[in-house]
Amino acid sequence: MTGDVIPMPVPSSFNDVTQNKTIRDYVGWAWYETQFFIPTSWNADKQRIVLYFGSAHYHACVFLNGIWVVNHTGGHLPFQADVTNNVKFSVKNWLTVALNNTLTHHTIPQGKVIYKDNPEEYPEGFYVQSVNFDFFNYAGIHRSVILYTTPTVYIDDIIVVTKINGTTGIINYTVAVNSAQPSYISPSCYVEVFDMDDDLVAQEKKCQNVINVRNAKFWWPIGIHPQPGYLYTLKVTLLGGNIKDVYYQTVGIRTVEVTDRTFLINGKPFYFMGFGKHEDSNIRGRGVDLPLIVKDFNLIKWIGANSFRTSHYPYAEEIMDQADKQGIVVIDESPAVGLDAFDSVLLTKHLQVMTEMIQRDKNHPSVVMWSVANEPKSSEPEAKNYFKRVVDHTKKLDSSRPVTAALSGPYETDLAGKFMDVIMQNHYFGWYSDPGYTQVIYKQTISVFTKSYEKYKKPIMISEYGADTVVGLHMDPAFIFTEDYQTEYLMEHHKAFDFLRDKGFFIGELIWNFADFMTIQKINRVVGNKKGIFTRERQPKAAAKVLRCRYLHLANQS
Ligand code: GCB
Repeated sequence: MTGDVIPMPVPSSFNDVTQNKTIRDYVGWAWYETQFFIPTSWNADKQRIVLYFGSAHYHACVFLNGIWVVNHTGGHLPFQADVTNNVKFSVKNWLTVALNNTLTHHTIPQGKVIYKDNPEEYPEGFYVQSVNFDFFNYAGIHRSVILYTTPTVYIDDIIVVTKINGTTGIINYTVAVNSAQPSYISPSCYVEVFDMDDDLVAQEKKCQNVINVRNAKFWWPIGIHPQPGYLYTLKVTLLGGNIKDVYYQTVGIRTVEVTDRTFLINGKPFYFMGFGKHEDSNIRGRGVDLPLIVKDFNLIKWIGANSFRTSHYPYAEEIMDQADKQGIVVIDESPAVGLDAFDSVLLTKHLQVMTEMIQRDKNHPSVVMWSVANEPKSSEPEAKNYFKRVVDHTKKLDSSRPVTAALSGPYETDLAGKFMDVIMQNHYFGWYSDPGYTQVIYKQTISVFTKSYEKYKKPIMISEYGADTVVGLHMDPAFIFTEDYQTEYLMEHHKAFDFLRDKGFFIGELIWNFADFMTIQKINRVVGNKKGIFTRERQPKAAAKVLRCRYLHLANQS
């Protein structure tokens, strides 16, 4: 270890844990180092040893005992390296990670480094990182780092797709087997399905097959079934010679379909009620925070919501697991937020990020749609071919889920929506346009969604609407930034949503945002974005009660 070092927790963002402004606003390479021991039994058993990172933002280079082992680009998805030949037994191992959080027009999301080469006006070498989004560009090793072992012939992946036929649940599975040995006996698979009481309900042989579960309990979203989030466990055993590997994969049996007007889960129309969120909290930044995850799910249930969008990047696996278990529906969004220039280099990165996201999240029953982007400049001529390629790629990897994107430009000139199965739109009537005039909301919302539906002829939903609200600030008649304004703003929207719901093509409302969150420093953000229904500390604003009445009332009707 060389140079100055400071203690730095993992998982966490590095930005807010010190008293140092340079660290908070840091752009460039940061180095992490730690040491660990490995039990000698891992060597005696001839295990394959893997080093796994849940996520590290943004470019990561990993070294073990001074030898490079893996690079990864992109902040919100896992990566790993087989380190069997790099680890040492009985002595210390040194793990070193170099991280760079710089965003450019060829990263996803995009950003720009602006050098202010003007010695008369700026200190020498002054530069700033500008980004195409408002949330703070937190950086660090954000999720857990794990060392695990597998046998040398091992289960590499399991793909599960479910269907329903009457009361029978159909599980199509494929087990991918890999080998760290040059040649091995072709193994066979034995697959058992256990219900939530741990009773064996079905079994099959072969590494690729179809299992029928009779009188199955389906995975239902919360609010429309007394037992939401029902999960079976698929126990996959790999056998052959002295090979033995076992993996337990949870499975929710459910289907997702879209027509030109509706979104169906298990054949029943589903109306999205919920939020856009962020992974964001005090001190930890974007670092995974287990108590916060549990609290957020408790708040989601308290308010009666049934869904959220992982705006604007894939969330921690712990969050996805909770969504599965609690029957909360997820629109899984890629980190492609605010794309404004499209070329083949960016496209390659975007396809790669979709591959990694689908690879990680494909077996989550809670994930019902892939959102390929948020607010791209989709009227640019290059956007047409670009989004066709992104959607084709996504569907090739997973044909079982619809694809969407959160659009915000004028629908008249948008070139991306035609490739989507579902249209999401972000609108801020009465906030970014006509601030203070809640009376415009009803007409404008109805008008834009009706005309958009006429254009696309696809189910459509609002993926963002919201008003910045400083908790505790009141003024009546309502004035912007007060709790009274946020409340009135929501109620005007809800009237319009009810009108649109009656038309049959409007399939959901996701408010912006679940909670207040930290932003970059901007003159229209007073220490963060305050559009939360909850504060950053997860206390309800007045609007939370309005939303709770609405969601519980709508859930009672379904
Ligand atoms: C948007 C963005 C979201 C912002 C929000 C706002 O359209 O999608 O990331 O935070 O507006 O509050 O400005």
